[in-house]
Amino acid sequence: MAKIDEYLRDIKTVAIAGHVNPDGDCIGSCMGMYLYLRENYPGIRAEVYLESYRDVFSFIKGIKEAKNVCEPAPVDLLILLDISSTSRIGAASPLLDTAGKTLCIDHHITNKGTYTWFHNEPGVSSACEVLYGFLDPEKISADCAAALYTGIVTDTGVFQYSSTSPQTMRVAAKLMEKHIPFTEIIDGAFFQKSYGQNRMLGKVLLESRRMFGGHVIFGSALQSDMEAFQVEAKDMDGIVSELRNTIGVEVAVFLYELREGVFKVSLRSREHVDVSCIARAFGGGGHVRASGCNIEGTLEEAQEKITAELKQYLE
Ligand SMILES: [Mn+2]
Repeated sequence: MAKIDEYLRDIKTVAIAGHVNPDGDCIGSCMGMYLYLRENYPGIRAEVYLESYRDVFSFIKGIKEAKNVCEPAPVDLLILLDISSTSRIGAASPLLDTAGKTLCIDHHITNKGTYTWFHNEPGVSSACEVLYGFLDPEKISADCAAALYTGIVTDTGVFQYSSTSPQTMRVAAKLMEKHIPFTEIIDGAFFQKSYGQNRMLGKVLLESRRMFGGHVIFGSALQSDMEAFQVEAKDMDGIVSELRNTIGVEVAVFLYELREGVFKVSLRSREHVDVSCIARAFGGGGHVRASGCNIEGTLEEAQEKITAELKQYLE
């Protein structure tokens, strides 16, 4: 019996939700869970919530059925995936209070929420890898496998980041055995960028600044830049990793303007600095090597706040 069966006993209605500004792992885990329920549990009515996502994920089966406006009716079980914090659930947030039970499956060290059942494995590559452990491999279809593989590939930077383990590779191998189009998934979900995204990246790299003797690199984008290159928040993924690729850099910081006076800050580190501590100082969260938060103020003010916080960890 798959572990998920224990949580589905006497359950008739399920809502599945991830986090705001969904990335590949959020989308992959939510859609993987949704497809798994839809294909194997005809007695359960499942709904999935996803906020606006990049078109590159539209190959995932059933993704058009995802909602971004909350249904008022309470559900028996709310399944939360990859959320990192209850403050990041987005449209499905009201269900947190009304759902009969909550099951949270995550891999974020900063997730301190209260749920009926909480399975958090901070060392594991992706929510998709954690979720895989709850499913019966025999019942995973090719469509479900493609969704889960998407999350593993995007959250590991195509099996590159230090969170990639032998178990990650074993799970990926099991998913490949379902005959998924893995080259197209890797290319489409990770490498391919729109012309606007590449130009935005080019501007950020060109104008980046190094501090702390080259150990820290800052990049930024204003709303006016994003408008000029026709990119949105969901298109900004990956820029911070490119900044981190600079030789000598331990911490990369990328700030972009979400709306006037509010900056989204993405933090990445290479080896030593726990950037989740820095994100947490501003109410954000994430992983040791990859975290994020929002900071209010002008770009200069936001940079100063981050610099002051970073100083403690670098000195
Ligand atoms: Mn994740």
